[in-house]
Amino acid sequence: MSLYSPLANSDSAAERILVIYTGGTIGMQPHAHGLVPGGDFSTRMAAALTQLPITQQQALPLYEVTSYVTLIDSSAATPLTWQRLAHDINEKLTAYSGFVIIHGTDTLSWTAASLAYQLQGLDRPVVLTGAMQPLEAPASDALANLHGALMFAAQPALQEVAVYFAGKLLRGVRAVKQHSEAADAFASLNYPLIGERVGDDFVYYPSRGLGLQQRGAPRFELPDYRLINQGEVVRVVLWPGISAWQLDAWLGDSRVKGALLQLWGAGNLPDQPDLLNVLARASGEGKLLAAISQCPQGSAHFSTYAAGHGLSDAGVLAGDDMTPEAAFTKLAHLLAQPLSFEDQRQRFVTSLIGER
Ligand code: ASN
Repeated sequence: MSLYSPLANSDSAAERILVIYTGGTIGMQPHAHGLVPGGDFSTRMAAALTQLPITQQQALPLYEVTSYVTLIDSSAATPLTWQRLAHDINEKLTAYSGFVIIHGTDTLSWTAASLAYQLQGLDRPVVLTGAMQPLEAPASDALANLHGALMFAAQPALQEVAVYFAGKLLRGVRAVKQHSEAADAFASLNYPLIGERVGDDFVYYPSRGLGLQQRGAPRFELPDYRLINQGEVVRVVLWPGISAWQLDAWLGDSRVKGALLQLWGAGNLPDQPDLLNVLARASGEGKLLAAISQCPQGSAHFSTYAAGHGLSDAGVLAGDDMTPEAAFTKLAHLLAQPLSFEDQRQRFVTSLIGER
């Protein structure tokens, strides 16, 4: 771990930010087969920050950088990556006033959503960021994203897991990657920004944040969390012509404990009793089933159309306006805890951290 304080105006140990570098394009360097995660991020980040105007350098918080030994393209992240990050933050929670996680963009929103559940009750900022271009690339978005993430991680009023990207601060559990190339790659389509860069200022909107809402809420004890088994939760996105045997191939496997379905529009399934039978059987076996819409905006509920009516009877829970990331990681989160089936179902339909 290295300590760096570029003209920093604070020398209080209690106001340090921990930057956790996991990999991603932001730190990548050219290699024979294409870009790969590069090391020595601490030095490279420090060098990049010296390109900021002097007043902005002086306003930077004190920070330390720690790098994971195995750096990854985030396409290789798994639920165990999410769990390790939560564990590491939890262990160092009181030693730092805020955290920045440097992460690849491809699955950044999945990690953000999972961390938001795992760190429920958080009383300080955890800000994930990355970049569409490596730090050293010409006109890279990396420096601006690092700068903003550090500035928001230094704001004590922010008390949740957030994503900072391209001038926008998004609730972590509401963020989705919506562009594979543009610098403005992330959006929060069903919840407003919780902060943004305005000129040289990094403005947090407390009335939209969890800081005020969750004060005094019970904090989940991470040590009670069992290992999230990979493959326990599956995601099935409907397509026209889906058959019961295809759905059953996913849900019938005894290793599957939960499933996220992505339905049509406001929550519609084809009008085929055999599809509902597969769902009812899985739910009857104690599998946690939930559904959201395939539409990125709006919500899923099962009451509007006759085509969606049988879902509640089949035991499927409505995911309202949750993102796929939020709904999937919530299922994984609930299944990882020692809860009864009824408690899991009840908590799924309750907003735990502003995810719905
Ligand atoms: N493939 C990269 C990753 O997710 C994409 C990026 O970071 N922009 O690690």
